[in-house]
Amino acid sequence: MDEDPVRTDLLIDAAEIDHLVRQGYLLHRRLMSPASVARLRECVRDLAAAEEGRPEAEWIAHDSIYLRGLLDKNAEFHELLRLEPVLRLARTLLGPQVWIDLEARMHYPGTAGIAVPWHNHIPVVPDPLPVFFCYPHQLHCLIYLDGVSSDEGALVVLPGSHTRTDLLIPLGDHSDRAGQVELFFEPGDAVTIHGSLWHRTAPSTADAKHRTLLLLGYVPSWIRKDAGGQGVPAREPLTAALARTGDAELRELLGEFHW
Ligand SMILES: O=C(O)CCC(=O)C(=O)O
Ligand SMILES: [Fe+2]
Repeated sequence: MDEDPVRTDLLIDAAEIDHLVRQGYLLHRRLMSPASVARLRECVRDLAAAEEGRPEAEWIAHDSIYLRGLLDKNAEFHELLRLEPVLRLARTLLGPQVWIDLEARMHYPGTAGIAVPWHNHIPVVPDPLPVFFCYPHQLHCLIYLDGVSSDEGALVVLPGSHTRTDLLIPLGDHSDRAGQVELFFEPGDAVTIHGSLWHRTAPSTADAKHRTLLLLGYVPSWIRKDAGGQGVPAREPLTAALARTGDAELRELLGEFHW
């Protein structure tokens, strides 16, 4: 049997952890260096250009594109597997064992009215809760590779809504809600949200520039990644090769798990 994994000391501010636990989100200003932001932004733009127009692509011309399976599509994204302090934060709250998924969303410039309605990322919590229901905790770090001003449209979150099992906002709803908080970003800023936090984006204006972000998902290792998943598949999944040569920690981050 393998040795138990050893985790290093956790040096995350208790007030920040408390904010994430209670409010369901935590801002990380200047998380990524300008050089990393520029490199990753170019990788997302290249991938978008390669997938636009493909039949399986989640793409609306002049509006937006959603890109999945990024870790399998370009090795430049692999630096995000060990992104701190977010990895430690995820291990503190979910883990210690987590695996990581990476997706991206891009809104094209110059179109008014692009907006994502209210949603949460794991809408699978029933009301009433079954006695042995296993709460699907996940943390999703949204890393902004372009600036977000009122032209591109704020990220709007509903603090505390990640624990509201009674709250069900109908699909397509864009309306203002009491207590909502608008968040704006510089390139390289990020926000970690609980996957059950309700959020939306405010509509773009015709002056909007590109609005590009990465969605770095942290999932407890015992939750498998086999379910669902659409979009354009990778021609040659790079993570299979990475797992063959990687150490135990890296393989764990790529989805390997033993009871
Ligand atoms: O564009 C954003 O700021 C958030 C996007 C979002 O919520 C999503 O893609 O699930
Ligand atoms: Fe979202």
